Amino acid sequence: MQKIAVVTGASSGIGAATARRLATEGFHVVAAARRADRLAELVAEIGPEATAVECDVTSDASVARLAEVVTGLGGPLALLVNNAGGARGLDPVATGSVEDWKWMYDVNVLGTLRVTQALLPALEASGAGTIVTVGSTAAFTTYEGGGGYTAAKHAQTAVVGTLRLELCGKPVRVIEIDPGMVRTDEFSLNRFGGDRTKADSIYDGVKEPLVAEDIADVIAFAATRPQHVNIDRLVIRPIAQAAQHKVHREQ
Ligand code: 8X3
Repeated sequence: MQKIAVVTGASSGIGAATARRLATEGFHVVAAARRADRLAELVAEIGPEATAVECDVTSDASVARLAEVVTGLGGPLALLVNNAGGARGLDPVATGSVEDWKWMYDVNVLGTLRVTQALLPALEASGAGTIVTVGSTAAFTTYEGGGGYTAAKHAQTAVVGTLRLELCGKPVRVIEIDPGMVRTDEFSLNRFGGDRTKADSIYDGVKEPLVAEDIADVIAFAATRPQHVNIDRLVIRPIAQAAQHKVHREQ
């Protein structure tokens, strides 16, 4: 049986691009996300190298079911890509919605925790496991309106760093990929509650923001190094974004 890779948040954006890419790298890909219709399309496109699992990383039961499906496939679990996450709102701390902050903590931090806990035994049992977590440049910087998201991403990176320490001596690598400005169909749209104009304005004048495939490429690279090589953390931005607030925009 082929080596298995699990990708969460696989129904769109970085997750879908990563699922497609890992299938070309020889993995059997378990594409996990909430939206079954989108997953079905993705898996049909990838072919027999993929399995769809409807999974909400904010639900313990749903994540337990994901682990069951992975076990049922029978192959070694070589790779987990913790990609599910997202931002809601761009309100200042003074008026930010507690509900939005709770959701961001749940999906980004506890989602990573739930899926990692559920799949860690299988990753370890494979004898050569890798966990790649998709963080963000928001994991190490702050910006106005980003309090809830940057707090969650800072917390997520703390979990990843802790896990790397705790797994030292065990056969599981712990890798973090931190993208900056990536233009995907949904990240900014979700952040702005579906307001397309506001979402698009984030990328105004930016000639070439990163795209999902750029991040998938780096995830695939990191995950396919020889097993003794652990890329702790990679920061990836478009050339037009030298720092969070330093973005070159053409008129
Ligand atoms: C996405 C990057 O700048 O929107 O994780 O926080 S940013």
